Amino acid sequence: MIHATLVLRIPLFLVFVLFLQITRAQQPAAMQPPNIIFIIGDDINWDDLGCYGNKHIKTPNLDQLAADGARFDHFFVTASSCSPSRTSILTGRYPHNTGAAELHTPLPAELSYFPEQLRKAGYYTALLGKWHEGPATRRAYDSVIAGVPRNGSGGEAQWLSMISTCKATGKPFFLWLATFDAHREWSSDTEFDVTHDPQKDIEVPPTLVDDSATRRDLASYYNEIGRIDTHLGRLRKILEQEGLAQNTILVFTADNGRPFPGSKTRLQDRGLKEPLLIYWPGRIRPGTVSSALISSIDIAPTLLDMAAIKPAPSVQGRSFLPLLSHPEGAFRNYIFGEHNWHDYEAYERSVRTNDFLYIYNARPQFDNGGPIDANQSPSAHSLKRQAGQRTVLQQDALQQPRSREEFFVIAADPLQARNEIHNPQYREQIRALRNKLKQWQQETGDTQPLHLTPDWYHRTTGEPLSQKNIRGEMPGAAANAVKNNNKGPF
Ligand SMILES: [Ca+2]
Repeated sequence: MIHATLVLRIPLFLVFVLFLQITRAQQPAAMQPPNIIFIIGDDINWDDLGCYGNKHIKTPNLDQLAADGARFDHFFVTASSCSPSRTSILTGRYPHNTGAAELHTPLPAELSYFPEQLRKAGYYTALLGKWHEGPATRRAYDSVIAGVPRNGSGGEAQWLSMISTCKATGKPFFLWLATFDAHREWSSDTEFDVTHDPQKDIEVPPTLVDDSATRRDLASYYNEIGRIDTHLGRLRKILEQEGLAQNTILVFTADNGRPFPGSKTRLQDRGLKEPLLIYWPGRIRPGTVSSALISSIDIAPTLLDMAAIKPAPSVQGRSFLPLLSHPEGAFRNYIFGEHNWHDYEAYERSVRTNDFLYIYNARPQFDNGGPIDANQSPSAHSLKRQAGQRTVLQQDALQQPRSREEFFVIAADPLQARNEIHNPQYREQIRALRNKLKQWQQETGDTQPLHLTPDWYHRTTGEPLSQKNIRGEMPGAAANAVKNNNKGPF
Protein backbone atom coordinates (compact mmCIF):
# COMPACT_ATOMS: atom_id res chain seq x y z
CA MET A 1 0.00 0.00 0.00
CA ILE A 2 2.77 2.43 1.05
CA HIS A 3 4.83 1.41 -1.96
CA ALA A 4 1.93 2.11 -4.33
CA THR A 5 1.46 5.66 -2.94
CA LEU A 6 5.16 6.49 -3.47
CA VAL A 7 5.04 5.26 -7.04
CA LEU A 8 2.07 7.52 -7.64
CA ARG A 9 3.72 10.51 -5.94
CA ILE A 10 7.03 10.53 -7.81
CA PRO A 11 5.62 10.99 -11.31
CA LEU A 12 3.32 13.78 -10.05
CA PHE A 13 6.35 15.56 -8.55
CA LEU A 14 8.26 15.16 -11.81
CA VAL A 15 5.33 16.58 -13.77
CA PHE A 16 5.33 19.61 -11.45
CA VAL A 17 9.09 20.21 -11.94
CA LEU A 18 8.65 19.91 -15.71
CA PHE A 19 5.77 22.40 -15.58
CA LEU A 20 7.93 24.90 -13.65
CA GLN A 21 10.73 24.57 -16.17
CA ILE A 22 8.39 25.15 -19.11
CA THR A 23 6.86 28.20 -17.40
CA ARG A 24 10.35 29.62 -16.72
CA ALA A 25 11.43 29.07 -20.32
CA GLN A 26 8.34 30.83 -21.62
CA GLN A 27 8.51 33.81 -19.27
CA PRO A 28 12.15 34.52 -18.45
CA ALA A 29 11.57 38.22 -17.80
CA ALA A 30 8.72 37.64 -15.37
CA MET A 31 10.83 35.34 -13.21
CA GLN A 32 13.76 37.80 -12.92
CA PRO A 33 13.55 40.77 -10.56
CA PRO A 34 13.63 43.91 -12.72
CA ASN A 35 16.78 45.98 -13.06
CA ILE A 36 16.25 49.57 -11.94
CA ILE A 37 18.14 52.59 -13.28
CA PHE A 38 17.40 55.77 -11.34
CA ILE A 39 18.67 58.89 -13.12
CA ILE A 40 18.71 62.05 -11.01
CA GLY A 41 19.51 65.34 -12.77
CA ASP A 42 20.88 68.32 -10.86
CA ASP A 43 18.96 71.62 -10.65
CA ILE A 44 16.29 71.07 -13.35
CA ASN A 45 12.72 72.35 -13.41
CA TRP A 46 9.94 70.05 -14.56
CA ASP A 47 8.85 72.50 -17.27
CA ASP A 48 12.30 72.70 -18.88
CA LEU A 49 11.66 69.40 -20.70
CA GLY A 50 9.86 69.06 -24.02
CA CYS A 51 7.49 66.41 -22.67
CA TYR A 52 6.35 68.86 -19.96
CA GLY A 53 5.50 71.58 -22.47
CA ASN A 54 8.73 73.49 -23.13
CA LYS A 55 8.45 74.19 -26.87
CA HIS A 56 12.10 75.09 -27.49
CA ILE A 57 14.36 72.81 -25.50
CA LYS A 58 15.72 69.80 -27.41
CA THR A 59 15.05 66.72 -25.28
CA PRO A 60 14.03 64.06 -27.83
CA ASN A 61 15.19 61.11 -25.73
CA LEU A 62 13.49 62.28 -22.53
CA ASP A 63 10.35 62.97 -24.56
CA GLN A 64 10.56 59.45 -26.03
CA LEU A 65 10.99 57.99 -22.53
CA ALA A 66 7.78 59.77 -21.47
CA ALA A 67 5.99 58.52 -24.60
CA ASP A 68 7.15 54.93 -23.99
CA GLY A 69 6.28 54.98 -20.28
CA ALA A 70 4.62 57.20 -17.68
CA ARG A 71 4.85 60.94 -17.04
CA PHE A 72 3.89 62.26 -13.62
CA ASP A 73 2.66 65.84 -13.71
CA HIS A 74 2.52 66.57 -9.98
CA PHE A 75 5.73 65.22 -8.50
CA PHE A 76 7.40 67.29 -5.77
CA VAL A 77 10.70 67.03 -3.94
CA THR A 78 10.74 67.74 -0.20
CA ALA A 79 13.36 70.51 -0.47
CA SER A 80 14.56 72.62 -3.39
CA SER A 81 18.11 72.05 -2.26
CA CYS A 82 20.60 69.44 -3.37
CA SER A 83 21.67 67.19 -0.49
CA PRO A 84 18.45 67.51 1.61
CA SER A 85 16.41 66.49 -1.43
CA ARG A 86 18.67 63.54 -2.24
CA THR A 87 18.90 62.28 1.35
CA SER A 88 15.12 62.47 1.51
CA ILE A 89 14.82 60.27 -1.59
CA LEU A 90 17.45 57.84 -0.32
CA THR A 91 15.73 57.34 3.05
CA GLY A 92 12.09 57.99 2.12
CA ARG A 93 11.98 60.59 4.91
CA TYR A 94 11.32 64.32 5.28
CA PRO A 95 14.51 66.44 5.53
CA HIS A 96 14.05 67.25 9.24
CA ASN A 97 13.63 63.49 9.87
CA THR A 98 16.95 62.62 8.20
CA GLY A 99 19.21 64.55 10.59
CA ALA A 100 20.58 66.18 7.41
CA ALA A 101 18.09 68.95 6.71
CA GLU A 102 20.70 71.54 5.74
CA LEU A 103 22.89 71.57 2.63
CA HIS A 104 26.10 69.49 2.83
CA THR A 105 25.02 67.66 6.01
CA PRO A 106 25.88 63.92 5.86
CA LEU A 107 23.21 61.31 6.57
CA PRO A 108 23.57 59.51 9.91
CA ALA A 109 24.60 55.84 9.67
CA GLU A 110 21.59 54.64 11.70
CA LEU A 111 19.10 55.27 8.88
CA SER A 112 18.11 52.76 6.22
CA TYR A 113 18.93 53.65 2.60
CA PHE A 114 16.77 51.94 0.00
CA PRO A 115 19.60 50.79 -2.37
CA GLU A 116 21.08 49.00 0.64
CA GLN A 117 17.87 46.97 0.92
CA LEU A 118 18.11 46.09 -2.77
CA ARG A 119 21.72 45.07 -2.26
CA LYS A 120 20.81 42.82 0.68
CA ALA A 121 18.12 41.24 -1.51
CA GLY A 122 20.71 40.22 -4.09
CA TYR A 123 20.95 43.24 -6.35
CA TYR A 124 24.25 44.59 -7.65
CA THR A 125 24.09 48.30 -6.75
CA ALA A 126 26.21 51.22 -7.91
CA LEU A 127 26.29 55.01 -7.70
CA LEU A 128 27.85 57.04 -10.52
CA GLY A 129 28.48 60.79 -10.63
CA LYS A 130 27.39 63.18 -7.88
CA TRP A 131 27.59 61.74 -4.38
CA HIS A 132 26.20 64.26 -1.94
CA GLU A 133 24.58 62.11 0.74
CA GLY A 134 27.49 61.51 3.12
CA PRO A 135 30.11 58.74 3.67
CA ALA A 136 27.75 56.45 5.64
CA THR A 137 25.75 55.86 2.45
CA ARG A 138 28.77 54.12 0.88
CA ARG A 139 27.57 50.81 2.30
CA ALA A 140 24.43 50.93 0.13
CA TYR A 141 26.48 50.27 -3.00
CA ASP A 142 28.79 47.59 -4.35
CA SER A 143 30.47 50.32 -6.35
CA VAL A 144 30.69 54.10 -5.94
CA ILE A 145 32.26 55.99 -8.82
CA ALA A 146 31.99 59.60 -7.73
CA GLY A 147 33.39 62.92 -8.88
CA VAL A 148 34.11 64.81 -12.10
CA PRO A 149 37.50 63.25 -13.02
CA ARG A 150 35.97 59.77 -13.35
CA ASN A 151 32.55 60.72 -14.70
CA GLY A 152 33.21 63.72 -16.96
CA SER A 153 31.97 67.23 -16.36
CA GLY A 154 28.34 66.21 -17.00
CA GLY A 155 28.58 63.01 -14.93
CA GLU A 156 27.55 60.54 -17.65
CA ALA A 157 30.92 59.21 -18.92
CA GLN A 158 30.70 55.79 -17.16
CA TRP A 159 27.09 54.95 -17.95
CA LEU A 160 27.72 52.57 -20.85
CA SER A 161 30.67 50.68 -19.34
CA MET A 162 28.67 50.23 -16.12
CA ILE A 163 25.97 48.36 -18.06
CA SER A 164 28.60 45.79 -19.13
CA THR A 165 29.81 45.55 -15.52
CA CYS A 166 26.26 44.96 -14.30
CA LYS A 167 25.57 42.32 -16.94
CA ALA A 168 28.77 40.46 -16.05
CA THR A 169 27.63 40.07 -12.42
CA GLY A 170 24.63 37.99 -13.53
CA LYS A 171 22.59 39.69 -10.82
CA PRO A 172 19.66 42.09 -11.09
CA PHE A 173 21.10 45.58 -10.75
CA PHE A 174 20.21 49.00 -9.36
CA LEU A 175 22.02 52.12 -10.61
CA TRP A 176 21.83 55.57 -9.03
CA LEU A 177 23.04 57.73 -11.93
CA ALA A 178 23.53 61.25 -10.60
CA THR A 179 24.54 63.76 -13.25
CA PHE A 180 26.31 67.05 -12.56
CA ASP A 181 24.08 68.47 -15.31
CA ALA A 182 22.49 70.97 -15.13
CA HIS A 183 24.30 72.45 -12.12
CA ARG A 184 26.45 75.57 -12.58
CA GLU A 185 29.20 76.18 -13.73
CA TRP A 186 28.21 75.50 -17.35
CA SER A 187 30.42 73.07 -19.26
CA SER A 188 28.59 71.68 -22.28
CA ASP A 189 28.23 74.66 -24.61
CA THR A 190 30.84 73.47 -27.10
CA GLU A 191 30.47 69.71 -26.67
CA PHE A 192 27.79 69.08 -29.28
CA ASP A 193 27.09 70.39 -32.76
CA VAL A 194 23.45 70.94 -31.91
CA THR A 195 22.91 73.29 -29.01
CA HIS A 196 20.40 75.98 -28.09
CA ASP A 197 20.38 79.40 -29.73
CA PRO A 198 19.99 82.13 -27.08
CA GLN A 199 17.70 84.11 -29.37
CA LYS A 200 15.53 81.36 -30.89
CA ASP A 201 15.49 78.39 -28.52
CA ILE A 202 14.77 79.87 -25.10
CA GLU A 203 11.64 80.33 -22.99
CA VAL A 204 12.51 82.95 -20.38
CA PRO A 205 10.57 82.08 -17.21
CA PRO A 206 8.42 84.91 -15.82
CA THR A 207 10.67 85.17 -12.74
CA LEU A 208 13.58 86.43 -14.91
CA VAL A 209 14.24 89.43 -17.17
CA ASP A 210 14.24 88.78 -20.92
CA ASP A 211 17.63 90.18 -21.96
CA SER A 212 20.65 88.81 -23.81
CA ALA A 213 22.63 87.90 -20.65
CA THR A 214 19.72 85.89 -19.23
CA ARG A 215 19.09 84.19 -22.58
CA ARG A 216 22.76 83.21 -22.80
CA ASP A 217 22.59 81.88 -19.22
CA LEU A 218 19.45 79.85 -19.99
CA ALA A 219 20.92 78.52 -23.27
CA SER A 220 23.87 77.07 -21.33
CA TYR A 221 21.44 75.53 -18.84
CA TYR A 222 19.43 74.02 -21.73
CA ASN A 223 22.64 72.65 -23.24
CA GLU A 224 23.39 70.76 -20.02
CA ILE A 225 19.90 69.22 -20.02
CA GLY A 226 20.61 68.37 -23.67
CA ARG A 227 23.75 66.50 -22.59
CA ILE A 228 21.72 64.29 -20.20
CA ASP A 229 19.27 63.72 -23.02
CA THR A 230 22.03 62.61 -25.42
CA HIS A 231 23.46 60.17 -22.89
CA LEU A 232 20.00 58.79 -22.08
CA GLY A 233 19.61 57.96 -25.78
CA ARG A 234 22.94 56.11 -25.78
CA LEU A 235 22.03 54.28 -22.57
CA ARG A 236 18.75 53.01 -24.00
CA LYS A 237 20.56 51.81 -27.13
CA ILE A 238 23.10 49.82 -25.14
CA LEU A 239 20.35 48.26 -23.00
CA GLU A 240 18.71 47.09 -26.23
CA GLN A 241 21.99 45.75 -27.60
CA GLU A 242 22.73 43.87 -24.39
CA GLY A 243 19.24 42.34 -24.31
CA LEU A 244 18.43 44.10 -21.04
CA ALA A 245 15.87 46.66 -22.17
CA GLN A 246 12.81 44.48 -21.61
CA ASN A 247 13.55 43.89 -17.92
CA THR A 248 15.05 47.26 -16.96
CA ILE A 249 13.02 50.02 -15.35
CA LEU A 250 14.21 53.55 -16.16
CA VAL A 251 13.35 56.44 -13.85
CA PHE A 252 14.22 60.06 -14.56
CA THR A 253 13.86 62.94 -12.11
CA ALA A 254 15.88 65.83 -10.64
CA ASP A 255 16.73 67.04 -7.15
CA ASN A 256 15.56 70.69 -7.17
CA GLY A 257 14.53 73.64 -9.32
CA ARG A 258 16.68 75.43 -11.92
CA PRO A 259 19.70 77.33 -10.50
CA PHE A 260 18.23 80.75 -11.10
CA PRO A 261 16.71 83.29 -8.70
CA GLY A 262 13.04 82.55 -8.06
CA SER A 263 13.42 78.76 -8.49
CA LYS A 264 16.19 76.93 -6.55
CA THR A 265 15.48 76.78 -2.76
CA ARG A 266 11.90 78.08 -3.27
CA LEU A 267 8.79 76.29 -2.00
CA GLN A 268 6.55 77.31 -4.90
CA ASP A 269 6.15 74.86 -7.79
CA ARG A 270 9.06 76.57 -9.54
CA GLY A 271 11.32 75.28 -6.74
CA LEU A 272 9.81 71.93 -5.69
CA LYS A 273 8.05 70.55 -8.75
CA GLU A 274 10.22 68.13 -10.72
CA PRO A 275 9.98 65.88 -13.72
CA LEU A 276 9.23 62.22 -13.00
CA LEU A 277 9.30 59.75 -15.89
CA ILE A 278 9.09 55.98 -15.40
CA TYR A 279 9.59 53.41 -18.15
CA TRP A 280 8.76 49.79 -17.43
CA PRO A 281 8.03 47.70 -20.50
CA GLY A 282 5.16 45.28 -20.12
CA ARG A 283 4.01 46.95 -16.90
CA ILE A 284 3.37 50.59 -17.85
CA ARG A 285 1.24 51.38 -20.89
CA PRO A 286 3.08 53.77 -23.26
CA GLY A 287 1.87 57.34 -22.99
CA THR A 288 0.60 56.96 -19.40
CA VAL A 289 0.05 60.32 -17.67
CA SER A 290 -0.82 60.80 -14.00
CA SER A 291 -1.71 64.04 -12.27
CA ALA A 292 -1.76 62.52 -8.77
CA LEU A 293 0.21 64.36 -6.08
CA ILE A 294 3.42 62.43 -5.34
CA SER A 295 6.23 63.32 -2.91
CA SER A 296 9.87 62.32 -3.35
CA ILE A 297 9.63 60.36 -0.06
CA ASP A 298 7.37 58.00 -2.04
CA ILE A 299 10.21 57.05 -4.43
CA ALA A 300 12.02 54.63 -2.07
CA PRO A 301 8.95 52.53 -1.16
CA THR A 302 7.83 52.48 -4.81
CA LEU A 303 11.16 51.26 -6.21
CA LEU A 304 11.36 48.66 -3.44
CA ASP A 305 7.79 47.60 -4.26
CA MET A 306 8.83 47.09 -7.91
CA ALA A 307 11.43 44.61 -6.63
CA ALA A 308 8.88 43.03 -4.23
CA ILE A 309 10.81 44.26 -1.16
CA LYS A 310 9.12 45.66 1.94
CA PRO A 311 10.33 49.16 2.88
CA ALA A 312 12.13 49.71 6.20
CA PRO A 313 9.92 50.90 9.11
CA SER A 314 11.73 54.25 8.98
CA VAL A 315 10.28 55.06 5.53
CA GLN A 316 7.65 57.82 5.80
CA GLY A 317 6.51 57.68 2.16
CA ARG A 318 4.19 55.18 0.47
CA SER A 319 4.41 53.15 -2.71
CA PHE A 320 2.54 54.66 -5.67
CA LEU A 321 2.89 51.47 -7.69
CA PRO A 322 -0.92 51.19 -8.19
CA LEU A 323 -0.79 54.47 -10.17
CA LEU A 324 1.35 52.79 -12.82
CA SER A 325 -1.60 50.65 -13.95
CA HIS A 326 -4.36 53.04 -12.80
CA PRO A 327 -2.91 56.51 -13.47
CA GLU A 328 -6.30 58.21 -13.15
CA GLY A 329 -6.40 57.27 -9.45
CA ALA A 330 -5.75 59.65 -6.57
CA PHE A 331 -2.79 59.30 -4.22
CA ARG A 332 -1.74 61.98 -1.74
CA ASN A 333 -3.85 64.82 -0.42
CA TYR A 334 -0.84 66.77 0.90
CA ILE A 335 2.68 67.64 -0.24
CA PHE A 336 5.01 69.04 2.43
CA GLY A 337 8.12 71.08 1.68
CA GLU A 338 11.04 72.54 3.60
CA HIS A 339 13.50 75.37 3.04
CA ASN A 340 16.40 75.12 5.45
CA TRP A 341 19.88 76.66 5.38
CA HIS A 342 21.46 76.62 1.93
CA ASP A 343 24.29 79.18 1.92
CA TYR A 344 21.82 81.48 3.71
CA GLU A 345 19.81 81.27 6.92
CA ALA A 346 16.27 80.04 6.26
CA TYR A 347 13.33 78.29 7.83
CA GLU A 348 10.25 77.90 5.65
CA ARG A 349 7.63 75.17 5.55
CA SER A 350 4.92 74.53 2.99
CA VAL A 351 1.87 72.39 2.42
CA ARG A 352 0.30 72.03 -1.01
CA THR A 353 -2.91 70.36 -2.11
CA ASN A 354 -4.35 70.12 -5.61
CA ASP A 355 -5.98 73.51 -5.08
CA PHE A 356 -3.85 75.59 -2.70
CA LEU A 357 -0.31 76.28 -1.50
CA TYR A 358 0.39 77.63 2.00
CA ILE A 359 3.90 78.76 3.05
CA TYR A 360 5.09 79.71 6.54
CA ASN A 361 8.32 81.72 6.75
CA ALA A 362 10.06 82.04 10.14
CA ARG A 363 12.72 84.41 8.70
CA PRO A 364 10.65 87.03 6.83
CA GLN A 365 13.33 89.66 7.49
CA PHE A 366 15.51 88.13 4.73
CA ASP A 367 15.12 88.10 0.96
CA ASN A 368 14.56 84.79 -0.84
CA GLY A 369 16.79 85.11 -3.90
CA GLY A 370 18.16 81.60 -3.96
CA PRO A 371 21.55 80.16 -3.02
CA ILE A 372 24.81 81.81 -3.99
CA ASP A 373 25.06 80.16 -7.43
CA ALA A 374 21.61 81.53 -8.33
CA ASN A 375 21.89 84.96 -6.71
CA GLN A 376 25.31 85.70 -8.26
CA SER A 377 24.37 84.43 -11.74
CA PRO A 378 24.24 86.63 -14.86
CA SER A 379 20.44 86.27 -14.76
CA ALA A 380 20.39 87.58 -11.18
CA HIS A 381 22.51 90.57 -12.16
CA SER A 382 20.08 91.37 -14.98
CA LEU A 383 17.21 91.12 -12.51
CA LYS A 384 18.91 93.52 -10.10
CA ARG A 385 19.61 96.02 -12.89
CA GLN A 386 15.91 96.11 -13.84
CA ALA A 387 15.22 98.43 -10.89
CA GLY A 388 11.77 99.99 -10.74
CA GLN A 389 10.33 98.05 -13.70
CA ARG A 390 10.06 94.57 -12.28
CA THR A 391 6.87 92.50 -12.40
CA VAL A 392 5.58 90.90 -9.19
CA LEU A 393 7.29 87.59 -10.06
CA GLN A 394 10.58 89.27 -10.98
CA GLN A 395 10.51 91.31 -7.78
CA ASP A 396 9.73 88.27 -5.66
CA ALA A 397 13.34 87.01 -5.42
CA LEU A 398 14.58 90.41 -4.24
CA GLN A 399 11.66 91.32 -1.95
CA GLN A 400 12.73 92.07 1.62
CA PRO A 401 11.20 91.92 4.15
CA ARG A 402 8.77 89.22 3.06
CA SER A 403 5.38 87.98 4.26
CA ARG A 404 5.43 85.61 7.19
CA GLU A 405 2.67 83.64 5.49
CA GLU A 406 1.75 83.15 1.85
CA PHE A 407 -1.30 81.50 0.31
CA PHE A 408 -1.74 80.80 -3.39
CA VAL A 409 -4.79 79.60 -5.33
CA ILE A 410 -3.39 77.16 -7.90
CA ALA A 411 -6.14 77.17 -10.57
CA ALA A 412 -6.54 80.95 -10.66
CA ASP A 413 -2.83 81.68 -10.22
CA PRO A 414 -0.73 78.76 -11.53
CA LEU A 415 2.49 80.79 -11.34
CA GLN A 416 1.84 81.47 -7.64
CA ALA A 417 2.37 85.20 -7.92
CA ARG A 418 -0.58 86.59 -5.92
CA ASN A 419 -0.39 86.12 -2.17
CA GLU A 420 -4.02 85.75 -1.00
CA ILE A 421 -3.20 85.37 2.71
CA HIS A 422 -5.31 88.42 3.62
CA ASN A 423 -8.20 87.62 1.27
CA PRO A 424 -11.24 86.91 3.51
CA GLN A 425 -12.69 84.71 0.77
CA TYR A 426 -10.10 82.04 1.65
CA ARG A 427 -10.17 82.37 5.44
CA GLU A 428 -11.38 78.80 5.98
CA GLN A 429 -8.95 77.22 3.50
CA ILE A 430 -6.03 79.16 4.99
CA ARG A 431 -6.95 78.07 8.50
CA ALA A 432 -7.25 74.44 7.39
CA LEU A 433 -3.80 74.37 5.73
CA ARG A 434 -2.15 76.31 8.56
CA ASN A 435 -3.44 73.67 10.97
CA LYS A 436 -2.44 70.82 8.65
CA LEU A 437 1.11 72.14 8.53
CA LYS A 438 1.24 72.39 12.34
CA GLN A 439 -0.12 68.85 12.62
CA TRP A 440 2.62 67.58 10.27
CA GLN A 441 5.31 69.42 12.25
CA GLN A 442 4.04 68.02 15.56
CA GLU A 443 3.58 64.45 14.35
CA THR A 444 6.96 64.24 12.60
CA GLY A 445 8.94 66.14 15.26
CA ASP A 446 9.83 69.23 13.26
CA THR A 447 11.21 71.96 15.51
CA GLN A 448 12.09 75.58 14.84
CA PRO A 449 15.46 76.44 16.38
CA LEU A 450 16.13 79.92 17.66
CA HIS A 451 19.74 79.73 16.52
CA LEU A 452 19.76 78.47 12.97
CA THR A 453 22.90 78.24 10.85
CA PRO A 454 23.60 81.85 9.81
CA ASP A 455 24.34 83.33 6.38
CA TRP A 456 27.78 82.25 5.15
CA TYR A 457 27.86 84.80 2.34
CA HIS A 458 26.83 88.38 1.79
CA ARG A 459 23.37 88.41 0.25
CA THR A 460 24.21 91.09 -2.31
CA THR A 461 27.91 90.69 -3.11
CA GLY A 462 28.23 86.95 -2.46
CA GLU A 463 31.47 87.54 -0.49
CA PRO A 464 32.19 85.03 2.33
CA LEU A 465 31.33 86.33 5.83
CA SER A 466 33.33 85.89 9.04
CA GLN A 467 30.66 83.47 10.33
CA LYS A 468 31.26 81.08 7.41
CA ASN A 469 31.39 77.42 8.53
CA ILE A 470 29.47 78.12 11.76
CA ARG A 471 26.53 75.74 12.11
CA GLY A 472 23.48 76.35 14.27
CA GLU A 473 20.87 73.95 15.59
CA MET A 474 19.34 71.59 13.03
CA PRO A 475 15.54 71.67 12.59
CA GLY A 476 14.06 68.60 14.25
CA ALA A 477 17.12 68.01 16.48
CA ALA A 478 15.37 69.19 19.68
CA ALA A 479 12.65 66.54 19.16
CA ASN A 480 15.11 63.83 18.05
CA ALA A 481 13.21 63.70 14.76
CA VAL A 482 15.72 61.32 13.24
CA LYS A 483 14.15 58.61 15.46
CA ASN A 484 10.58 59.64 14.66
CA ASN A 485 8.96 57.33 12.10
CA ASN A 486 5.51 58.93 12.08
CA LYS A 487 4.39 59.55 8.53
CA GLY A 488 2.36 62.70 9.14
CA PRO A 489 -0.81 63.58 7.20
CA PHE A 490 -1.14 61.84 3.85
CA1 LIG B 1 20.92 70.29 -7.09
